Amino acid sequence: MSIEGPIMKKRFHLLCLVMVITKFSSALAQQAFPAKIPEDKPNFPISRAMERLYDVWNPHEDRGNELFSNFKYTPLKGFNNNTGASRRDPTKVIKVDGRYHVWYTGRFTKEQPQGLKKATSTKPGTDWDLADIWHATSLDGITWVEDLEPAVVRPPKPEAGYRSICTPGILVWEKKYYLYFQAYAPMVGGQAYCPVRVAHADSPHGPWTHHPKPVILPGPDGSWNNIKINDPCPIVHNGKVAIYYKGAPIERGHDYMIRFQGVSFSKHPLGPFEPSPLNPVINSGHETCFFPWKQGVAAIVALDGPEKNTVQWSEDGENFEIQSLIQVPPIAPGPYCPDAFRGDGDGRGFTWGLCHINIDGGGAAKPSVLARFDCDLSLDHHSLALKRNNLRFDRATYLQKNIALNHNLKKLILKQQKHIDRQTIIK
Ligand code: AAL
Repeated sequence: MSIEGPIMKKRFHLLCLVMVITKFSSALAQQAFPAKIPEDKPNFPISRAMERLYDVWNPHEDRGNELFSNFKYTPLKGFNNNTGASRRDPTKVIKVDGRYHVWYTGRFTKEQPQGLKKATSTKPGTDWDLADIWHATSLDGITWVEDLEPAVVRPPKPEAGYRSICTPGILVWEKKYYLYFQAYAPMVGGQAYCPVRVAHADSPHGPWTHHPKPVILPGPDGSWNNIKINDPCPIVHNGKVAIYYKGAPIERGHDYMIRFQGVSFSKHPLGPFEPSPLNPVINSGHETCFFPWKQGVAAIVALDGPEKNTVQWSEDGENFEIQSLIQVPPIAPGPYCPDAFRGDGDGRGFTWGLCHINIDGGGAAKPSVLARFDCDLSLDHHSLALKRNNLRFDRATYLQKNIALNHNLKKLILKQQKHIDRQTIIK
């Protein structure tokens, strides 16, 4: 037998192997990530960031995300803002008989807030001190007509809320209207006791009747919300009234929680309300904004905590996940969300609402004003203009109070810089 046969066979195998390797490596080399977005996650190696684009987000980024939006602001007409009056923390906007309605904290004191130490029975300690719940209506959501008197007035001493009632949330349930609000007594402020009370009416124009007892009380000693239940935000979910709120403990300091958000459920607007055993259900945020979204509940989370400036969603209303990262979100948003109380498991979102503006925040020494925001957090409306990235701001924005480096911090930083900044390493 000639030896040429096996040699030829070996050469043939070698050739095949080389061809396979060449083909495989050129296939690898060809897999530059395509410009045209692959709808499905590619099956060639991709980075973790690109994996996340498919696993966490969606390949069309923010413009393909129904729970992403920019927010555009418009001043409101009809409110007299020159008197030092303060209007803040609007409820959701509702529409009844062709008119939009909103309720909010109204403070019409002669003097501006002086801080808690200087507060008297007529001098407010904070922006939401000595306040009542006011009501206004509008035909277009921009020009508003405020009632001449508050919708709900402070209850008499010594009831909860005799010092101030504020930060309302509206619920419509079986053709009746319920306003939930913070009830401060004997004082407002960081460590003041604050349960939630409710008033009810047969019409959005009132008259409103105080329910005698608070409906949501702060939690037990040592718990995350043992002193305050703030920003009650009712929706209807799974046939129940769900009231979301911000809670805070009386204890302060590095080792203590600052503020989280929780929820309590009831079969009836006047209670009894049962807190979720999973509370708190949101680890960030400040003023609450929850709304039905598809079969679950979504939230705008702003201002505080590691998950600030996000929109989150939860199928069961208790286990939330981040859905988008947002910029310049509205403060204390009260969206016009017509299905907030329908409870049919088909939340469609919203396109506008009211919020408040106050540069002072926490101890608020200045009056707040209401404003309108427009957005696209709606399943029925699509606005590419509101899904744009790359928002940029002018010089005045960067150099305004709270954003520009202030004088004292600048002095300190320049002093520390001498010790912190080492010489550039040159090899
Ligand atoms: C608001 C809310 C609560 C706080 C204060 C008034 O925006 O978070 O209501 O207590 O600030």
